[in-house]
Amino acid sequence: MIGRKIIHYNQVTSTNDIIREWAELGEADGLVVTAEEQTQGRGRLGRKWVVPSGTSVQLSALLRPPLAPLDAHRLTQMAALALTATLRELVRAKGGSPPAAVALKWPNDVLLNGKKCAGILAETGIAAEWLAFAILGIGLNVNYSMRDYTELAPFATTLADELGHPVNRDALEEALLAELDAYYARLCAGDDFLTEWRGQLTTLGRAVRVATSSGIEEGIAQDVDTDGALLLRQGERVLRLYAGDVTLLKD
Ligand code: BT5
Repeated sequence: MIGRKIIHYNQVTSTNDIIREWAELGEADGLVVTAEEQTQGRGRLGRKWVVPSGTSVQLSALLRPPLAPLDAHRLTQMAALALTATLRELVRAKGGSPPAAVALKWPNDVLLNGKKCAGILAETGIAAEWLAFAILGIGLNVNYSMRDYTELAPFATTLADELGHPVNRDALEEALLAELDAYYARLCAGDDFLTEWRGQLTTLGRAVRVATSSGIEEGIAQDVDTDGALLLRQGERVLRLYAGDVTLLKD
């Protein structure tokens, strides 16, 4: 069960680092580590995840899912769906008018009114055929204003900014862990979330620019494949992209 044991820290380098140590010591599936502050919070490709201390939800879960390494993207999809379910319930109960729109952006962003309010970082320990363990890291911006972060503000936001009031972080974290646990039970039972995840992706069918490690690609975000790849149509050819940052181009 995700959250069967929760260890809370005031300050860590990264909650993903702490979970990795526990994983390597043989700790069982379901441990969760949370932190008020991360001194080296990170995103994909070594990028920084920056959040003021004591304001948000920053957690990592240790999972030992029955997945092959190539299926690890399903953990990111699972976390994305748990986040959107939690946020939709929050908006329903405490949202403003009009209600904030909750959506996903490939591959790992959760958007509130079109801006990123949460990110997911799944890291894995590979045995051979199966994952030895997975570390599912989630950062959700809660009680601060992105206005003070001029570089991030054009594309990032917080719950307080979009709802117009602070949110009880403990209750939010509890709700998120319950959703994660429910989705994880389904994943372990063999459920696939591709259709549900695809249905919440904002960019499909639209003209996008994707910054990848090998350059910039533009095209129509046609679909996502079963392996999590974004299928980008460029005229007659279709590129398969496994990582990158997507921005919407004017249609
Ligand atoms: C992510 O990476 O979005 C994954 C973020 C995962 C954070 C959690 S917190 C708990 C656990 N422990 C960790 O150390 N990490 C996980 P990526 O898609 O690569 O996005 C990173 C980019 O988002 C940065 O380069 C910034 O442009 C931007 N960014 C940084 N901090 C942000 C924030 N608080 N809100 C929105 N965007 C942010």
